Amino acid sequence: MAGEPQADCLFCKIVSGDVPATVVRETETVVAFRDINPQAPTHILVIPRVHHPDAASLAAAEPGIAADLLREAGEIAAAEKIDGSGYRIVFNTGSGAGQTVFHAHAHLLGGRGLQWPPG
Ligand code: IU
Repeated sequence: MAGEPQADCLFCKIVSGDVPATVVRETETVVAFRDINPQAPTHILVIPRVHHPDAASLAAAEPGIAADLLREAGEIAAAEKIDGSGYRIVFNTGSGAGQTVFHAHAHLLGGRGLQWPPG
């Protein structure tokens, strides 16, 4: 069922604590942890506790949690002190765009210059 934990989902296992992660923030609705393959000095993944395959599906099903996720990303950016120089929030959606984990997640990237357009 939409939103329920999926047995084969890596990020559901991080939410449950079955897979370790370097968690930087947890709320009732979201968990944030450092990406294991960082693409910037600060690279944090912010994910909902509930399972939805991508950001748009999450927003359609649970808009309040999608808003929580964005607000927490901004608060983490401030806590990481990357808000002054600028940061990027990325939702890769679909394998053609580089999505490899099909549990909605925001990449929070900062701490270096960020090019536009992205690759
Ligand atoms: P993507 O947008 O689905 O490609 O992002 C998935 C991210 O999850 C990617 O940046 C990986 O480095 C990251 N990741 C992780 O942080 N911990 C893990 O155990 C695995 C992937 I597997």
